[in-house]
Amino acid sequence: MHLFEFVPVSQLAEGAPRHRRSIYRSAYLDIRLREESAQGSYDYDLIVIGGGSAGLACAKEAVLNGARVACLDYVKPTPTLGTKWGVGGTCVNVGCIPKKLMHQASLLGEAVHEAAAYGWNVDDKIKPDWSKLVQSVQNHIKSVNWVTRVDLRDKKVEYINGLGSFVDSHTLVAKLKSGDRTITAQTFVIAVGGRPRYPDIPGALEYGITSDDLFSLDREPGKTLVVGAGYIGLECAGFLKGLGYEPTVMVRSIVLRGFDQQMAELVAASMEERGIPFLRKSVPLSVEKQDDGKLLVKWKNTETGEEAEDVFDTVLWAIGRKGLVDDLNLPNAGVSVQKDKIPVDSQEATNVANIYAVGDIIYGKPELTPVAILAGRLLARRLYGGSIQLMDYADVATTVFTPLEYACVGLSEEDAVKQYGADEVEVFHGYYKPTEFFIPQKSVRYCYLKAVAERHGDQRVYGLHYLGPVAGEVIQGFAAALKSGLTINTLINTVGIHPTTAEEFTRLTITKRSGLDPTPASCCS
Ligand code: FAD
Ligand code: NA7
Repeated sequence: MHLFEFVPVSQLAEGAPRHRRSIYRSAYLDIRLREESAQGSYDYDLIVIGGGSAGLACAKEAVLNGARVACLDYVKPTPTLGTKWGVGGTCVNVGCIPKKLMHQASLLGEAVHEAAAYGWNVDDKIKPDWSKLVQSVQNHIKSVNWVTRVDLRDKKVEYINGLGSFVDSHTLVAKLKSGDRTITAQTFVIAVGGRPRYPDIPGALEYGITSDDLFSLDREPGKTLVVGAGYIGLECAGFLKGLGYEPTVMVRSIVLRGFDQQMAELVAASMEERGIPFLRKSVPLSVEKQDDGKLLVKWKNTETGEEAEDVFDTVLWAIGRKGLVDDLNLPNAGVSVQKDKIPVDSQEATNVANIYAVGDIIYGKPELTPVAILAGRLLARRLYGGSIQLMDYADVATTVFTPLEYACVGLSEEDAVKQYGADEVEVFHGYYKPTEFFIPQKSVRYCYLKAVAERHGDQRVYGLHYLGPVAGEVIQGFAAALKSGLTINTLINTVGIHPTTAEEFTRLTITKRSGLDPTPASCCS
């Protein structure tokens, strides 16, 4: 063990076989960190800034591996309504969880109407109660906040409800209700996530809300303009429609940038079919509050230059998220920033030796909870558990919880073509008819799936895309198969579970290149 104490890490790693170097580095780092903290030169071994998915996972894992850890979390109120929330970060309070609950509420409304076709005696006048829904969602969130605090106490993570700001690379000021507290640590992990952006137009901050306000809104949203056609904009518009409100989606350029564009357009078409209008190629110009309390929105078509206006009850900005770098005083610690995010290397290390970053705050990686959790946990294991395992950001599956859900894993068709060339990519595709759609005569028009694969050789699957019911549940298992090197041969020789929609992946025989009709004649042939 002493070998590691006296040999500089650069020399130690040099000359060693390539695959051993990082093991030596990790072991050396582990011993060095433990020695410095044993000497008691810092208040903590590790301070994690941000108590969301990434920060909590990292802090708890670091304690499990013997580190003394503090975790700071602080939420600034929203500009329009002053909404704030407890520990746990975006996912629990204003992200995945309330979103999924509201999505579920909207699916239940749909199911109740379908139930009549299945023979249930259902009252036609059934309608949702927004304030009851918000109350139920908020009760659940409060219970998760409570469990999170208890868990941190049990796991011996010191939770500090304060806004962290660097003094230097080993010193932080935590701004607490009771005043400032200066604390030091050997190592810092920045896991501050992001918050929704607001457009720079008159009335945006005063009258528009974001997803940070929506899940606790104390009035019905009513007729809502959703500005932004990304993941969050489409999901919010989807559940608002399902709950009986009137959302309109304003699209600046394309729908679901970064996703497979054929699938993205099918998602949009399936929403339009349900009565959600899309204002294409449009950007907002201003929001004014009228005497009757309603919001007058003016916008411009970016192609024709034409201006238009309409009146809404709610304007929801869903134009992307900004990394929370400003309050951190990163120049004091010397940490570099790129477009409101922090660039890191494969070890999640920033440009400053003892400062790391994980989760939504890092530059160029998927903004998803399971990514944040796994990356945070793996980082703690590398720092304190002697592990060398890196986070693998490739082939992360995700779901867009629109009324007809879209889930995918791996490459989009256009990315596969860009990477391998059109002649080397084969796309297997098909429309399908979910059995449960028949009796209520639900539209099957957009139930579609495709496998993007290698054209020659083993026909390795590069990407899977599915639009239909319970999409996340369908794709999760296929994601493990894809990561394990799934081929078209394995896929079509897997016996399906009948009658499910997931089995449609095992029935993919028609290629786009063949030009054959991908519409099925029946459900069971
Ligand atoms: P966060 O969870 O944002 O946590 C960061 C915490 O740090 C916050 O509490 C913040 O207030 C705090 N903080 C910031 N600055 C400081 C400071 N200086 N000092 C102290 N504390 C600070 N992902 C999915 O996987 N599936 C989904 O279905 C999904 N749906 C979503 C729906 C919505 C509406 C939104 C907004 C996001 C959704 N996401 C979803 C994304 C997911 O929520 C994020 O990827 C995840 O929360 C990122 O975790 P994080 O720990 O990096 O950041
Ligand atoms: P996204 O996915 O970045 O989408 C933002 C959308 O807003 C996108 O359609 C943008 O259009 C549009 N946009 C951006 N700026 C403007 C302005 N100024 N005016 C009008 N429209 C605009 O962000 P989300 O918030 O949906 O999701 C972020 C992540 O959170 C997501 O990856 C999930 O993992 C959770 P563009 O395509 O840029 O023209």
